[in-house]
Amino acid sequence: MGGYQPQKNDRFTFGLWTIMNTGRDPFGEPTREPMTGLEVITELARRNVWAYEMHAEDLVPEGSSALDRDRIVNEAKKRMADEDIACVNCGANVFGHPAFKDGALTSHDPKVRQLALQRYMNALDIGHEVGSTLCDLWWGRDGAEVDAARNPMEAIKRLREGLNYLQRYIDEQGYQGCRLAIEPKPNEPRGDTYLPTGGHALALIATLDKPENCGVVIELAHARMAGLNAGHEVAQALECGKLFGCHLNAQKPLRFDQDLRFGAEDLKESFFVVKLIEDAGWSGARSFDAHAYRTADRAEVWDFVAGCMRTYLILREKVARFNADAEIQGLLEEINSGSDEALPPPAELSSMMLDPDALARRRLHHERLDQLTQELLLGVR
Ligand code: XUL
Ligand code: MN
Repeated sequence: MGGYQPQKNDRFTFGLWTIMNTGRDPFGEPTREPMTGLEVITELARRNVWAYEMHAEDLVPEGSSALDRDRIVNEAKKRMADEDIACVNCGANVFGHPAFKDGALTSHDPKVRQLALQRYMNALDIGHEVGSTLCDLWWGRDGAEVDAARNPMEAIKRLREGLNYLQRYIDEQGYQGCRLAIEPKPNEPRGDTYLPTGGHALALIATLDKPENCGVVIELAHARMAGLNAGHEVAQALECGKLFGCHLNAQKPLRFDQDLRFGAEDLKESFFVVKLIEDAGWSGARSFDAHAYRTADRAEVWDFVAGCMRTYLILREKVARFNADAEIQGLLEEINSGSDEALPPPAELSSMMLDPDALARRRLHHERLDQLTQELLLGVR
């Protein structure tokens, strides 16, 4: 099986944090050795990964001196040039430090909000230095368990204020082409996170000072944690030109954030996500935000990396087969026949004779279509 080798033009990316993950969970200690962000950059590049994403703190650890910061950023730039790997997203870690225990941009404490903004501005600076044009805001701690303590309307206002502030910073610094994105997630680490889904994020974005410069990063696992169809979440963002990123992984619905290897759980849904973005010719990064099983040792993490990319490439090939399958396309043609008919004007429609019984008799072929899709995915077609 020599095919399905990732190439740089497949636009695959991994978050530095996904490889740096040591297998630690709320109940257990790390199961594999740590790696630095710099080491991850080199190793990803050597596996034909096109780009990486990061929280600035993944690369430059919290508390580094200005000298160390510059040394690390320069070393990252050197490795990126030597090894041919880009950076496509630099966000900030505003969830790890205890200062953010009750939120970052939504904290009651203005000093905590300022600290969060400082971290995002630092991320914008470092991102700019390494050529990233996206700052993805996943505000893990901006949520609540105790609604008595904060009016959620206040939280939403503060998120808007924070995003507007960061946009002003981008403009003042002249960071050309740099955009912001919200990565929604329904819960974890908070009981409830503010703006839990793509739709919620899009609604807030519409109220920003510069809505055109902010989009969403949809993560499949986050949508499935909310019990939603991840493909539909991706589709809504894509349809309105707001899909600034897509985090590919797998997840059993309505559970803690499992961040499983892409395709490991929800193959059909993963297939339709690949189909959506490939058919749309979406030019964004195919980003994996997952981690190896806790049982994996350091070496096995690279099996996980290879597996994510290989599964994407296999599904991409399945998409091409689906699009070329005469029987499937024949059914789709029948299902869609006449569906582009323009709406008549209201005056005409109000008096038009429509026969509901005849409409109800129309055959839709869903059983056959779904079975064919299934067989294609199972490899017998
Ligand atoms: C957490 C998550 C983050 C963001 C980046 O669930 O998805 O890793 O992707 O902050
Ligand atoms: Mn993510």
